[in-house]
Amino acid sequence: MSIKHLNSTCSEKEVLEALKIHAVVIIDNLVSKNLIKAIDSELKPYFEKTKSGKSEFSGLKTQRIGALIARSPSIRELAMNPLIKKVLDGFLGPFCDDYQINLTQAVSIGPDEKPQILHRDRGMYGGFIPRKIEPLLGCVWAVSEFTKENGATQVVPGSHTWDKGREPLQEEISYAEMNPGSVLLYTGTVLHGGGMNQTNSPRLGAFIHYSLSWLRQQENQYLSCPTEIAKNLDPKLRSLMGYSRAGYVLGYFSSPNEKDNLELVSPEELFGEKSKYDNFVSPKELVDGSS
Ligand SMILES: O=C(O)CCC(=O)C(=O)O
Ligand SMILES: [Fe+2]
Repeated sequence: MSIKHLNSTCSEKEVLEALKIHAVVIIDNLVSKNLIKAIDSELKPYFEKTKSGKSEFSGLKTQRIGALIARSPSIRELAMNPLIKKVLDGFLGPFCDDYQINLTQAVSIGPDEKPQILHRDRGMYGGFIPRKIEPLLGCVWAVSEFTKENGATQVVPGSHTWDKGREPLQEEISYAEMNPGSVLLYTGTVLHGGGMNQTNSPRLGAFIHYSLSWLRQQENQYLSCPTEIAKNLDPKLRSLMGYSRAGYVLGYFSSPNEKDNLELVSPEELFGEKSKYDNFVSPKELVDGSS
């Protein structure tokens, strides 16, 4: 089955509908080629210093770099894309008060790389999250062209409803072929994996994953983008990275400089802002968090 493509003027409703049915969708040319060129050049110095992976899963011919919010100013625009934000509101919103950036990673699949094993990203939570809860949404922004030959992400549309043990037939695997500036959205529950690269040039994608804010982040954003850098970011982006309270108590901090401070201190205060939860007087969710 092929992957559904939408154009850049589509509505979040169309994207959500496609995700519900197929668990994958491509939005063509959502950002400009100039933005992608800027990202490519901002990432280049890091790739020059990065070795390939050490395992078959991470890819023996594949280079990966993280901390993209800190390293690439232009990636920040991708992370905050307004259409993607609306899709996240509809997709992750039903399961949480807030969602967050889970991981940022640029993946360069080099020549002669083998196909990555198909997997579900929600597997990182060890099977503890019931299937009725969607914990993740992944966005893969094409920085290079993505073709079947150069390692376009393999996906199995519709596999989010399959039993855990069902393996896809070859004809059930599709390839996320797209232009630079297009984005593949895929849920944490769909089978996918990096593709095989049979060409002479690398396939480069910028991955930004989002997750429910009551889950531990895959890439620790506070260490990957420490406060010295975070203080100069757009407050909305900073909040999306987890420098914020999510719900009444999640993510508060205690300043090591003040003794016996038992009040909730919102990370927002570090940057002179208010938390949207500061006015909560009677936190219902603390009284009964059952569902
Ligand atoms: O590089 C890709 O296309 C997919 C990578 C992936 O799914 C992963 O590393 O978990
Ligand atoms: Fe994956």
